Amino acid sequence: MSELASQDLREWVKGVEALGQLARLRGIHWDLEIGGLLEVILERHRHPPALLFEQIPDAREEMRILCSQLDTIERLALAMGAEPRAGLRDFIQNWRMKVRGLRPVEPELVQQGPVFENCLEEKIDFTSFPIPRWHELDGGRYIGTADLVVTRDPQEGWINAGTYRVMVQGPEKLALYISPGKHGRIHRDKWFAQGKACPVAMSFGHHPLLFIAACTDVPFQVSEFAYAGGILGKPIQLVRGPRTGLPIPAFSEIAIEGEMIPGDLQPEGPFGEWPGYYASSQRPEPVVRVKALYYRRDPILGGEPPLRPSANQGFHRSVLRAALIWNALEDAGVPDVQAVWLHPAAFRFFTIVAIRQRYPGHARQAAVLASQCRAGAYLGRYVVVVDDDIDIYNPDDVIWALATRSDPTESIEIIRRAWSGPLDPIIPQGAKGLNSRALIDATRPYDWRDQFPAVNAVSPELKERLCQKYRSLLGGLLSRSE
Ligand SMILES: Cc1cc2nc3c(=O)[nH]c(=O)nc-3n(C[C@H](O)[C@H](O)[C@H](O)COP(=O)(O)O)c2cc1C
Ligand SMILES: [Mn+2]
Repeated sequence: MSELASQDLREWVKGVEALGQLARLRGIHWDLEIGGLLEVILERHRHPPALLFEQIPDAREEMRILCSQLDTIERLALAMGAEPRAGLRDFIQNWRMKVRGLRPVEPELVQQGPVFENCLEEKIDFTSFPIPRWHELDGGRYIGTADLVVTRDPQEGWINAGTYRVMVQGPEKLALYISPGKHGRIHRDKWFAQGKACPVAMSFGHHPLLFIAACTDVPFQVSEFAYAGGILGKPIQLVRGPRTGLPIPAFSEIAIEGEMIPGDLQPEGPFGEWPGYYASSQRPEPVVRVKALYYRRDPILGGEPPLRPSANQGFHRSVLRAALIWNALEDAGVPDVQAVWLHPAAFRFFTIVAIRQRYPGHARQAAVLASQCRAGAYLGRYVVVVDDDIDIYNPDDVIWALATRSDPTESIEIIRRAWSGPLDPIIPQGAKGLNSRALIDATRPYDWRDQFPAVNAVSPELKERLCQKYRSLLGGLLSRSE
């Protein structure tokens, strides 16, 4: 893995520009136009550029919004300090090795940071910023979609930084949605159980490495800042928020400090979520009373709203989770896992595992564990296990294996009453919590795999020979079109 140069989002944006992967869009309105165009652009580009929205009308001009940060392997690599030319399988392989042995590096508290270029304790007004209404049925404008929500455990003292969605509730008020079981939720519940207000700091724009750490499964009691420091190989620089004492990234583009008071609730949502629905509807949630706002000159707000799922968005989430599930399978002793993938169009709902079958029951074992390990258990639906001749990043190949190598009565297991949550669209409102899983063994049946009909496809050798022989004659016809 190559070294990461800087903790400053702006340095990373320069790197993206140097890759030729940055598009600047001017004059586009925060109200539905940024969100709508984002979806249109992403659905039309297999490898979309990062989008920097500038000069957004009807708002304070200086704020910019950066979308689609990590939707190509090159940008993800640039954020992680990884080698981009490895190809997707090797990229995930390298990443899982890196996080497996990761030693957290404690952050460094510094006295000053660009985040304090502007400090506001009065006359805070979020509605004056170009904070987008992303989707048409959203219940409000969402400032937090690629954010860090920083909390402290009131008993144990450790710091968590998770990505949870944040809605503008009023000029000085925000609303926060944290799913049950998430670390920030546990922290907040502990403060409230003591009858105390829960202090909170948030960053809404920062180096994407921090975003990656904040939305990945970092273990309980490990700070995402220390985890990101482990990846970076040096401490993340943080400043101390004067109002709460909570740490804030020194290079944060825009940050707040505030508190949530027990019983102080206001409606949050609905918000178009990653499954592609408004499943969690609108509920009362704790309000964040904002005490201070900090921002750099011309701050860049990170915008990663979940859109209706497609192959071209959410690439980074699939990479991160595939690596964790692959590690969990290996740690549980499943041999010869060749690859793991969650297709971005279905993400957690559709996990694919490729194995080289070694013994009877190997495929079932991989399926059960992929569906129930920590990284794979929440909000899953289907796990499909395929042989290692299947290209699991290619949905055509996966559907073919599913259709031809599985026999429903023999190949499908159902797990009932598994761990789901409020965002699951198949569960009626009020009953959210439990769903079922189908584990589909789409490998050639182990006991007669050697007699399974041969595949009707050009062999790699013949393919290679034909391409070599006719390259000059057929030219472009033999190269792939996207
Ligand atoms: C763009 C994006 C938005 C997210 N929004 C939420 C959210 O609103 N609520 C939530 O509970 N988790 C949300 N998540 C998932 C959490 O960030 C993720 O589970 C993370 O690991 C939580 O951190 P924690 O383990 O410290 O709780 C989001 C993830 C991403 C990538
Ligand atoms: Mn955490």
